[in-house]
Amino acid sequence: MSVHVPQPSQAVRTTCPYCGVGCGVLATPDGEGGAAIAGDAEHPANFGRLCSKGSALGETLGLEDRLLHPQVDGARVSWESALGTVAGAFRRTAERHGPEAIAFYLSGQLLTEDYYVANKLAKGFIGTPHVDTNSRLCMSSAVAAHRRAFGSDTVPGCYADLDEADVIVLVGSNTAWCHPILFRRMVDARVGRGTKLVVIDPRRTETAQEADLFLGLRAGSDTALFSGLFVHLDRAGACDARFVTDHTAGFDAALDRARSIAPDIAATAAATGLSESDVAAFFDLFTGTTRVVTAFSQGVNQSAQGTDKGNAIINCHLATGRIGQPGMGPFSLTGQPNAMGGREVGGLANMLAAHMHFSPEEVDKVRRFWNAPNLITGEGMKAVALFDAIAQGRIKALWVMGTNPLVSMPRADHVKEALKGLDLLVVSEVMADSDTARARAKKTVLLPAQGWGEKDGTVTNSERRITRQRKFLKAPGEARPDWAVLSDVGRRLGHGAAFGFTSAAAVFREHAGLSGFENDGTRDFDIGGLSDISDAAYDGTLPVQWPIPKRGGPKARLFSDGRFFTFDKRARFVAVQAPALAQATTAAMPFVLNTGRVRDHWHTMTRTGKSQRLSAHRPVPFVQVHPRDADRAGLVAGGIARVSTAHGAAELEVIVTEAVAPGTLFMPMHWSDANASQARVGALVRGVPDPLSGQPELKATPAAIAPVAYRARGFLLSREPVAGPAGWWWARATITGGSGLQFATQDGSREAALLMRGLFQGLELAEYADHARGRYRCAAYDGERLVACLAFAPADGRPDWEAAKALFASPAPDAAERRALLSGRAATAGAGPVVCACHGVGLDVITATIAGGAGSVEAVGAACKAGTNCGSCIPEIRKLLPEALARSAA
Ligand SMILES: Nc1nc2c(c(=O)[nH]1)N[C@H]1C(S)=C(S)[C@@H](COP(=O)(O)OP(=O)(O)OC[C@H]3O[C@@H](n4cnc5c(=O)[nH]c(N)nc54)[C@H](O)[C@@H]3O)O[C@H]1N2
Ligand SMILES: Nc1nc2c(c(=O)[nH]1)N[C@H]1C(S)=C(S)[C@@H](COP(=O)(O)OP(=O)(O)OC[C@H]3O[C@@H](n4cnc5c(=O)[nH]c(N)nc54)[C@H](O)[C@@H]3O)O[C@H]1N2
Ligand code: SF4
Ligand SMILES: [Mo]
Repeated sequence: MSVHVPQPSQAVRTTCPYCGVGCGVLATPDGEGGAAIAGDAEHPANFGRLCSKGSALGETLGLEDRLLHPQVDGARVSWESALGTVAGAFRRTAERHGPEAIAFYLSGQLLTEDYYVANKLAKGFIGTPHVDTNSRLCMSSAVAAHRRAFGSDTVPGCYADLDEADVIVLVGSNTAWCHPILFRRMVDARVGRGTKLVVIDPRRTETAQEADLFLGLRAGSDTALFSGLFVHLDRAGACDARFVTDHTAGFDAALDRARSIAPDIAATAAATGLSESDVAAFFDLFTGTTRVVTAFSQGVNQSAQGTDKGNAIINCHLATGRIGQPGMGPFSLTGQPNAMGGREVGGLANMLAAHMHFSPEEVDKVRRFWNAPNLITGEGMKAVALFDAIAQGRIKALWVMGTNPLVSMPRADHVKEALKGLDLLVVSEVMADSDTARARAKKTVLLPAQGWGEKDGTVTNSERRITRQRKFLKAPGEARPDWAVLSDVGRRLGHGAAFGFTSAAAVFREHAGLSGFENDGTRDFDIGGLSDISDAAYDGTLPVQWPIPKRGGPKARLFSDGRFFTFDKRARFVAVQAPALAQATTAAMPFVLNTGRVRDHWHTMTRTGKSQRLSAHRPVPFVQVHPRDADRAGLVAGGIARVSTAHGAAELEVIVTEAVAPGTLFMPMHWSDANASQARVGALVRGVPDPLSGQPELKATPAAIAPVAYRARGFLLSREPVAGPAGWWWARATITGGSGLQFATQDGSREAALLMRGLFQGLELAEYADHARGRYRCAAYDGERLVACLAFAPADGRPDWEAAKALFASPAPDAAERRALLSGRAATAGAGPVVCACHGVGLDVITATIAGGAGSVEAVGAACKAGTNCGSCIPEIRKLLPEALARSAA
């Protein structure tokens, strides 16, 4: 293991731990546990750029709420004792119930080395097939679609294809927010070569606002759109007959099926809810352009028809031969930083290892390579089935690593209940307060993991590029790398020879060796050329794109020779099913609930939630509602609504917007029980699995919405986080200098005054109260130092917190500022809610800049820097332009 910790001021090349773009980062440790963060100009994914999340990584390195020591049932224990408990319980479980009563639930955020050892331990040595991962919720339909079409789980293209395409079609992808640096590359292509952007999404996202053509199709109707396109390509003579004849199979049957689904433009329009002219415009653009990339993500994958959606897209690329050549191809945008690495090691329940599955030859190969006594011979349960099996008591011991299923799994309340019945729950985490780390089973072991910057390993991004994550900080407390902990358990179970790893590099070499083992070009994933990489080379050489076989160099694009990984080397067209939502809406549940992401938060917020910059953009959990539906349901912008489904409920702030279609709702996935009273999206979502991939439908659950009439609204800013008062609606966000709680309550202002006196006993309280009108403001001081401040008002006059947040940023306000805190009026003009997270530029500053004459995105950037770093706020700035101009003209 590398024990070298760099000196302050020495920049370390590493990789961003968030999305699958896989940007290179330069981290310069400050010697005090923090680091300065910059983009790595030499990294071929980002060439020096970082998005708001990447730029703010330095704000997430603090040790607050870190899990620093092993625990058993809430009590601190030694590693020796914790791992003794785990190994002992695994052994007993296997003896009593068989190894199949043990399960692992892993994550696309683990490093390849962690993932490899987990997979080897479970599938080869413990002998349980029940190893699945959060990638089931993320990529598994793309995997299944690739395998059906190509015979292998291969992403054919590379990022340069986005620079070189003439049309980029984004299907179910809010790229501007979720893959921001790739989106910058797309926008550059648009400016540089006139690339046209098409966005296909039922929601008018920020990405859609930048599109040349936006197709706001009906949720779930993608297979009809791409079936219609297939038919149109054939009719227009745009299919590549030679490619189809020489390199594919199944064209006629797939085309027949497509004709039965969407025989012409009118039928396509009817099936998708789009206008005929929009459908025709899309079909003409696709038909008339050779260099087309169709990039897709969760609007495709997270669907009960996700695999068919993927194949409907791939069919169109195979029909035109637009694959494996520069500037063209289907492109699955991976979400997590190591979604690809997880697939490479075989972390999914329906894979064995190194892109091998369960043919007798493959099982034999892996058994011999690992010298594995208990190698499994068939697939295990996929995530949704796995948690059902836990609820039924069929799984007795579960190890969760690098994921927070109590928030992110569908039917999350059911998952929460299920875990209670386990004999043993092991959670490997970096944070002590994640919802899953706070879950309790009959016995619960918490294992502290080293996090980003504290450990070494590799990740693979969306374009198959393997990059190093490097250590640049001292590991805190007793945290250890996950691969080392897993190896330790392997040794304790008596498999010392197989788990003698002493460094991440040693694990990587074995993983590379397995990928090349008896491969001879039969499997796409081959990095055998790295199987004897030295420690020094492992530290130095990457990033590099696979394949990297022993003979022959890396390839940017696969399939350029028209040869695929099926037995006859031909790609397959797939006859897909007509579109259908897994669950129909009803009179009681009349809305389709769509879920997804916001720009500045990462998943369940355990890391981005620590950054005040990232918490400013969307500080409270919300639901987006169309104005028509808001009117009918009596919902007002900024009010609280209860969204409920057959599985659970949440209370969220209402955003009224035409971005969502009538009859649909959108809610983000980020809030957990750790940071909001009731806003876990997973509790609401049904998650009907796709029959082929097992990936659950997360974008279309029948739901109802109604206003909740709270009596009062307000906020409480404090230096240390304050627990949300019982019975109140609340959401917590990190702010400069402390923590901010926004709340709604049935309590009155007198109760609020009592609350403040209880919370800040012994401090000087400056108060303004008008209890007759239900108004109350209070600031707590410790000498000169402002410790907390609260604003409380009737619900229809919700106090805005921007001015108070600005004042709270300075520890000791002057007299005017003290008065302003109590009056609720800003001492000076505030900045307003943050729009540009990178430079911390607020809405008011941007509108003032525009009113002052800045008439374009570029001019706004030149005047106040907004939008000049990662650019992911440019769609929002653009939206302000005409409105602000109109206002200033009036
Ligand atoms: N800021 C941020 N970025 C992230 C992440 C994050 O948490 N925060 N997470 C990363 C991860 S793991 C992932 S998987 C990616 C996800 O990246 P994306 O897939 O871009 O993100 P989502 O918001 O989940 O969903 C994308 C879109 O699918 C649309 N959609 C819903 N139903 C349909 C449908 O039937 N058809 C079509 N065509 N579209 C539909 C939604 O309206 C939504 O706008 O983001 C990665 N990047
Ligand atoms: N409704 C709905 N649900 C969804 C989605 C959606 O769009 N809608 N998206 C789905 C998708 S695509 C995804 S990828 C999932 C993501 O969902 P999760 O994987 O559950 O979300 P994260 O918050 O990323 O969880 C990662 C956890 O690992 C911890 N961690 C960080 N680094 C390490 C490490 O090095 N070692 C260990 N052991 N732990 C670490 C973090 O603190 C965090 O608690 O959510 C899925 N769920
Ligand atoms: S786009 Fe942003 S979140 Fe994704 S890898 Fe790059 S910096 Fe990180
Ligand atoms: Mo994901």
